[in-house]
Amino acid sequence: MMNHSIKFKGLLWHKLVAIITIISGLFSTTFVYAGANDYGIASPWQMDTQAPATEMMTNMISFHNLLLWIIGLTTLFVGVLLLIVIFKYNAKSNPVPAKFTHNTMIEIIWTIIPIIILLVIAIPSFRLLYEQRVIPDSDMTIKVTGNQWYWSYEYPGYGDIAFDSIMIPDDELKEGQPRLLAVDNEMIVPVDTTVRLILTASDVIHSWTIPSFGVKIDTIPGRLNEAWFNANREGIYYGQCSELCGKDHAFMPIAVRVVSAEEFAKWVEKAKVEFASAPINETIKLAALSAAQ
Ligand SMILES: [Cu+2]
Repeated sequence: MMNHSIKFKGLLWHKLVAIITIISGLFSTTFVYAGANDYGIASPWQMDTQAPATEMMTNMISFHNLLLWIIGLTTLFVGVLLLIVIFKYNAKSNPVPAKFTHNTMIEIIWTIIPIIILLVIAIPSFRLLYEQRVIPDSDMTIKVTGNQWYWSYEYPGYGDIAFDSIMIPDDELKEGQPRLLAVDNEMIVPVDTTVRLILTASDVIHSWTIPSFGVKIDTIPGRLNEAWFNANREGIYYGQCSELCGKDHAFMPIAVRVVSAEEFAKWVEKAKVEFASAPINETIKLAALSAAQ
């Protein structure tokens, strides 16, 4: 009998060690991978968010990590309590149960501690919401329109540049262009610039998102939504429509290229010519002219 009980305790101990190892393993993987993820694109075996390219996303990741610790430690604590109850206070190990039903001290503790935990969560959470929702003074505005199934961008302050951004099909991909993410015309923005986005849709609800920027917002027909970002690092950043919008929902990626101020100015000059938004009447007149010739 005694031998049996020692064996059982040994087994329990092994199980507990295994559980703790798995939980601590999960935490360490999260932190190891946090630095290894690529900017702007998902990477194989990615375990965490994409690397941040805005201060907003950096703040969101620290908030996420804080929550992970809180939820992890809470789960561990409750799990250990449950194990203690199961093994120490079952009918066999504890044949004569205690008769008390209340303990004022423990009731105060289990009321106060969760309140403190919720406050610790609420303060950074509301601060983040405020940062996202209150649009700061912006350096430029871009209008984003979601369409079935591509995106349109307009730069009202830059000679009315307007263009569509359409996914490159698999058989036309060039070297280095990621499948299902590369587009023909990327949104181009300068680095360290506060960009205000106004977003709408022409048909159904879509959602514009760039994970590395910490931006995700619905584009709704007949409504104008607002968002903003300030990318602090040059590079190309990808996202995907995040509102189920029809048969080609998976094939309307978002690509934003962040470039230096000089490169942006050069692009604007080029884009003014390339994407000059010709009023529809002009186009018809031109077509009529060329047909007559
Ligand atoms: Cu969509």
